[in-house]
Amino acid sequence: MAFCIKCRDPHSRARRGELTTAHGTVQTPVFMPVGTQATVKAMAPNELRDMGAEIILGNTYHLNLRPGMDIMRAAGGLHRFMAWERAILTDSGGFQVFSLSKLGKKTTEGVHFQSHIDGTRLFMGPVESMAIQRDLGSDIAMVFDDCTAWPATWDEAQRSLDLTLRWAAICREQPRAPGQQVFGIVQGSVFPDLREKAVKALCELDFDGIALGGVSVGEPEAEMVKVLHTCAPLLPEDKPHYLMGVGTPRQLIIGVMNGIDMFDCVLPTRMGRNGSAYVPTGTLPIKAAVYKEDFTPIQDGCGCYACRHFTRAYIRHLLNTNEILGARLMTTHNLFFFLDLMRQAREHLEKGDFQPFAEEILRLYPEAMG
Ligand code: PRF
Ligand code: ZN
Repeated sequence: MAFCIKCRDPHSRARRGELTTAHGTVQTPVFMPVGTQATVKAMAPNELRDMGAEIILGNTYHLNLRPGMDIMRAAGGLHRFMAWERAILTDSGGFQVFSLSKLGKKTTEGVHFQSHIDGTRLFMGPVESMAIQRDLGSDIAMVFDDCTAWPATWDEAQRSLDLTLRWAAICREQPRAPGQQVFGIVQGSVFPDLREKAVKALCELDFDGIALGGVSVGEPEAEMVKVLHTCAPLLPEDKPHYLMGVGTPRQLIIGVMNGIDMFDCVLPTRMGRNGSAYVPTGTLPIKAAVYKEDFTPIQDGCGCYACRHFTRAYIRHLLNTNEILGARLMTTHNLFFFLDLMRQAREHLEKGDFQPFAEEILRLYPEAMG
């Protein structure tokens, strides 16, 4: 089995697992740094490795546009191209076509769209997406889905879900890279009956893992939690569960409590570059004048490279002078923070005291704060 569960929390659906891939084992629950353009912005692979990242995200939509698949194939795949030796999960492009491109026509075969870079007319469907992901050589490929916008009517969500399920069945049968796993994606917007139908249909297709998509698309957090409550009891116990594009530290913990094993989000990298540092009490705006003469680290006791060597005053100066190192140190700290949150979750699951740990995180991060 590629996925095995080491222990469970008796008070919630949280589990501590191990996911085996063609590029190493991933300890779950896990946070996956986002590396859209064949780079986790501002970080070199050795830095990601040193902070404990075991799996990162890559993107079918972006890499297909630039540098293009001729170059990706000539490079020998994404791992070699970017010199990352650990696991990679690639998103299918379904979400990015929806959020980035100028949408043309959606058909039962796929989506006609215009590149967000130069307007080139392109087409992507389940067959194209899986062929790209095979050539990228990712360890985990995602099915090509139709991410339903929020808000959507039940009819819209149903039509969109039918397309997603139809495409999932096609993706399931496409050629794969050696050892490549394929995960299905649950859509259905905020409608419990559609979410249930989606989980059941995907279970029958017997994917290597199952993802919840179509959340964190602008809906209130309470709606996302409802979707989790609807889907969590129906997800196959023995397969990894992935919550796509989520989220804040609070949402990660809510996810883990609902049996989610994998997360990805641009928050730590993007917020870091913008000057927001994650700490156990929320986020600190490091550029603010209050840190001008603050010669303490971003977070006392943090084990990241930035906190072991530099002060808030120094990083504030780098950010305010637009020095590249500022963005690099902020990204280092924030990614370490997210990876460490999941490391702590795993340790508490092993020790048997996950419940009080989770409650403390939810107390420290009320919804309004992110
Ligand atoms: N589908 C895909 N990728 C995604 C999403 C989705 O619904 C989301 C939604 N939060 C993020 N990334 N394919
Ligand atoms: Zn730090």
